[in-house]
Amino acid sequence: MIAVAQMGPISLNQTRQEVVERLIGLLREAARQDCELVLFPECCLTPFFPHWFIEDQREIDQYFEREMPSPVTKPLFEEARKLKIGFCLGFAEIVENRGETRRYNSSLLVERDGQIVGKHRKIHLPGHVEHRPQNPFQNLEKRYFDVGNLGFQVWNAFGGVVGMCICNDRRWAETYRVLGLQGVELVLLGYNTPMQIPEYPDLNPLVGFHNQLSMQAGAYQNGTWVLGAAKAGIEEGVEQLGESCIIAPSGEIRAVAKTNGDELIVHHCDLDETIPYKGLLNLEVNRQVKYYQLITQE
Ligand code: ING
Repeated sequence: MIAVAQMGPISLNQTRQEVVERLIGLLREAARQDCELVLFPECCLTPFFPHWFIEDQREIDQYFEREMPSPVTKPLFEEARKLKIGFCLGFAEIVENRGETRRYNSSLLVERDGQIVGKHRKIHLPGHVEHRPQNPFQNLEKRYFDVGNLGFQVWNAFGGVVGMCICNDRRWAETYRVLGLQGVELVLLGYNTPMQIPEYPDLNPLVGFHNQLSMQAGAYQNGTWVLGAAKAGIEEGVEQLGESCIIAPSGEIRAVAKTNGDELIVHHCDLDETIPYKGLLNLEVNRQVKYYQLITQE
């Protein structure tokens, strides 16, 4: 039993403590519905700060976590362990090693015993580096984050093969294929997706369609469950897509969030449903790699 925990907006004046309380509330609701795993959105501890231009690095760094769990997020880890529920958590990660500082848009996979079993750092960073004052909002992920350096990995957890990606990663067939080649049965992802695309406003009516299309295609073409958790609603003036969803290996949408607020959707995700689709596809036998070279060239 898996829960996708959609979150409504996180306002600038909401403290991390208050956000952690919201996450714990969603966790407890998942426990009441006998869930084993809860998926939280991308950057689920703070407002999605790439939506606005910040000059001062110290101000930007306030949105990052230097350790996970940290004193403020520890209560979430402890509550989850007490409830024997695992979770996937998206957060902005700052890492210092050998005098170098790196900043990533990251997610953690935590098992039911409270152990961190996996980490992903977003690889496809959308948006732009420069400030675009003419736009109604920014997407400065290329400015604030480094490209992830962990690749697309899978872990044996929750009785299956689990992978993670983040937001824009879900729009890339390569993301799912690299996970699919590792036998992934369950892909966990979060997103902060504006309802408007400033550069291409004609696409605005299709934002929801493209969200589902991307994940349905990834699921079916690799015989895996794909679960997406939105940070939804109007967050600091930017309207974000909800429609958090649970997609089966068939590509069918088994559950969708109905609101744009904090909402749990729950489904019994039988990993054996991957068997016919992985069997039909048969990646080990049917791939013709000699014709695929272009996709690995610069
Ligand atoms: N947000 C958006 C996303 O990929 C985007 C950016 C929207 C790119 C629409 C292209 C089209 O859902 C994040 N955070 O990646």
